[in-house]
Amino acid sequence: MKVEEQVRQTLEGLGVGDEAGVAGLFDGLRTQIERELAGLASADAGEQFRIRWLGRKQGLLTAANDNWLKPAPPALKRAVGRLLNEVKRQAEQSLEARRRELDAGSETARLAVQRLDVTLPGLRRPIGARHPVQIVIDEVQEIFLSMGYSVEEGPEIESDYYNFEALNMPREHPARDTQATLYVAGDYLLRTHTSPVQIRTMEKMQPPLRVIAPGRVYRRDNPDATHSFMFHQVEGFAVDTNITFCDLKGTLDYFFKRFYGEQVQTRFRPSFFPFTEPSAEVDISCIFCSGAGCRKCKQSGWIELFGAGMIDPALYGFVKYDERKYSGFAFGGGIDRLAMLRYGIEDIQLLFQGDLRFLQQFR
Ligand code: FA5
Repeated sequence: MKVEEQVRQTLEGLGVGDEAGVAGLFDGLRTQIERELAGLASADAGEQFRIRWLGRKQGLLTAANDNWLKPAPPALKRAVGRLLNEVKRQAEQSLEARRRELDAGSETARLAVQRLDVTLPGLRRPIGARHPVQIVIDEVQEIFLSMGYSVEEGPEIESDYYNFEALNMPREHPARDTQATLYVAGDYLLRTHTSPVQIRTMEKMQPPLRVIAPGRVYRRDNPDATHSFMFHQVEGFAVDTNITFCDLKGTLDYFFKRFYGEQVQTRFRPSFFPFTEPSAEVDISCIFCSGAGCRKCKQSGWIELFGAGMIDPALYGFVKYDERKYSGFAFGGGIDRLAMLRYGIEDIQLLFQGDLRFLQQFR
């Protein structure tokens, strides 16, 4: 090691040399110390330097007391002692100064990193856009709110009772087969439609009622261009003392005209739902060909959109309404379907894939 070597040489020098020779050797030592100090790059390196040269036990300059001073010939002892102290003091002072420099350097570096230039333009976070399904939900709500409806919500994890039983679909009822779903645990399942909100609302509120209930629903359907295992529906229903099928027709006709445009016609076809009687499928005239017949409407001129009907009086038994006093209508349909027709989206899966290139078109 360079310094140890130097010490050995120094000792040899002390044995033979004179005061000038000793001073020369200490100069060399000083030069080396200064060079090492200048090369220090961090606080850690500073500490290593301190231990190496000034450490209480092994420090080279500390050990020099024993190794250099003691064996020095009496004539040179004073000079060696003085020079040794001087070098030590200098080493300590220089180390202190170098440490301050290093501290200042790291402080400058820290400030440089943290520097805040208030004249720079702010960070622009990309502004998100409403999802097309949400746009449609908002618009449907707006139209029905303007007709005096209120909005209700129900749980997506629903009990068998609300999803089926109280909607007049007892266990083993064949209509359940059309709505196979995912069972969570025991009697709980992922709701297959928004119709359970009818029951939940009628349980807690008395007529007159005018309610819509948009939300997410689930079915064990295989995905294709028009089917997803998770999709959205909007339920709507009104119960009062004198509600008729005409009210249902007028309400949906008004809704579709506002949603798709004045030119849109509606038509009701007889159908079946266990919770409405009579029941109907609601079609609108094809918005692409105005009823002339095209690929989109499979040449029929009509597009099926909602299921609807008069609330089956059996339901009033579950919610303790007087069926002789009240009547009501209900309807429900796929929101994704409304959105696909509105925006010309050919594949329902696009709505749920989270692809920004698709979603950014709906600002
Ligand atoms: C029902 O779900 C009834 N609850 C609607 C109803 C409410 C009738 C109130 C009467 C009174 P249906 O199973 O036909 O009906 O579903 C309604 C709509 O949901 C369909 O017209 C369709 O637009 C949409 N839909 C059904 N299954 C899927 C699916 N897998 N993916 C996307 N949309 C679907």
